This record gives sequence, structure tokens and C-alpha cells, in this order.
Amino acid sequence: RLDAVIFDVDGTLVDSERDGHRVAFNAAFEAAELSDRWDIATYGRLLKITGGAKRLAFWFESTGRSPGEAAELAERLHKRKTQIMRRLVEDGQVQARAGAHQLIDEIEASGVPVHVATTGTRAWVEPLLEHAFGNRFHTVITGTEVPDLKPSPAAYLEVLRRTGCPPEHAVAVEDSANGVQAAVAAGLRCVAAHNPYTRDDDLSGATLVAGGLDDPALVA
Ligand code: XBP
Ligand code: MG
Repeated sequence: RLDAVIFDVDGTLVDSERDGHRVAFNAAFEAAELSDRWDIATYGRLLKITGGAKRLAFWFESTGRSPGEAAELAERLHKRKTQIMRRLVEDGQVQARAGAHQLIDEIEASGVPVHVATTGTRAWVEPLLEHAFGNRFHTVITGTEVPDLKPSPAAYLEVLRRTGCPPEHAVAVEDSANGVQAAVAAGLRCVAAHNPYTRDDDLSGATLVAGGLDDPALVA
């Protein structure tokens, strides 16, 4: 029996990292007159650290800033990055991944509600879900509500708590090793589909690894 499908956002519903978040981080560096820049490969490695503010703090420390300076810069830059990301989303720069709309259509047609559990910040997640998906999600939990980011199961557990759905009646949809770990730790079955950035991620905790959201195996 299936009572809920809970979607991850970054890399799952939208291919947002390379041309969305990465671009926003670089624009925030530029606005702050810092010479730091993240190319595609560097950003791919940094994605192992979930949460934009933590990713920034890690970067500033690993490039020789003191812990205090790294923390201050990370907080300030992440605020700016969030504003820029919100603008990119509102300008329509971040679009649904191939097959996302159709998959949601089929789930809803079978009478099962869809929800969101993400590690991203609410200030850009909300406008994204509105612009790219027309607000089709019932319960939306973001990294703003649950400070323990994936691979912690906190976001998934909070969706289950608010919906009253037991974990064995829900399925998560993910794209990354951190995401699959979070879903499995919450007691959920998980279906996963790699994207270019998570090509080498270990998704073996997933019940099914699909070729993409448009893989017919997903709705079977
Ligand atoms: C996504 C993240 C987020 C985004 C950036 O992981 O880790 O931090 O990269 O968004 P997942 P913020 O797909 O597992 O949720 O800057 O808002 O954190
Ligand atoms: Mg993801």
C-alpha cells in the first residue's frame, strides 16, 4: 500500500546544481569582491557537503581562512547566494527535470499525494515549487525547518510526522548517496536516479535505481 511519495528537490525534481546554485554561489563571491570561484568539477566535489552555508564554511577553511573568518564569510555569502538563487528561480532559470511532471501526474492520478523533503533553503525552494511545478506538493519540509541536513533523516521524518503516514507506506525519490541514506534512515523505501553530478554516487541502499524520472520502471 502506498500513501505518500516524497521527493527530493536538488538533482531529483530539478537539475539545479550546475547552472543554478553554482552560478549563484559564484555571483555571491563576485558581489562580495572575493576572487573565489567554483568551476564545474570543483563544485561537484563540494556537493558531498550538504547545505550551502556548510559548503561555504568548508571551502573558506580549506582555502586558508581562520575558522572564525570562515564562519562569518559563510553566513554572509550564503544570505547573498540565497537572494541570487531566488532571482534565478523567479526568472525561470531552473526547470523541471525530464519526466518530473509526467511522474507526478501519474502518482496523483493513482490518488497518492506528493510531498517534498529537501536540504535546501525555503527562500528559494518555495518559489521554485510554485514556478516550475504549480504548487502540487502537500507537505514541504526544507533545510530551514530541520537544521540536521541529509544524510540525517530529519527532513523525511518531519514529513512523516506531519502527514501521519507510517514509513512503510511511503516512498522517497532521490538522486544522491546522501539523499538515499537519509531516506533509508527514516525507514522509507527509496527509488533513485543518478544525474551527471551524482554519476559515481553509491545508491545501493535504494530499492530501485532508475535510468531517469522518465524510466518506465518507476511507475510499474
Ligand atoms: C541539496 C543541497 C543544498 C543545495 C544548495 O542536497 O545540499 O545545499 O546544494 O542549497 P539534497 P542551499 O538534494 O540532498 O537536498 O544553499 O539552500 O543549502
Ligand atoms: Mg538531491
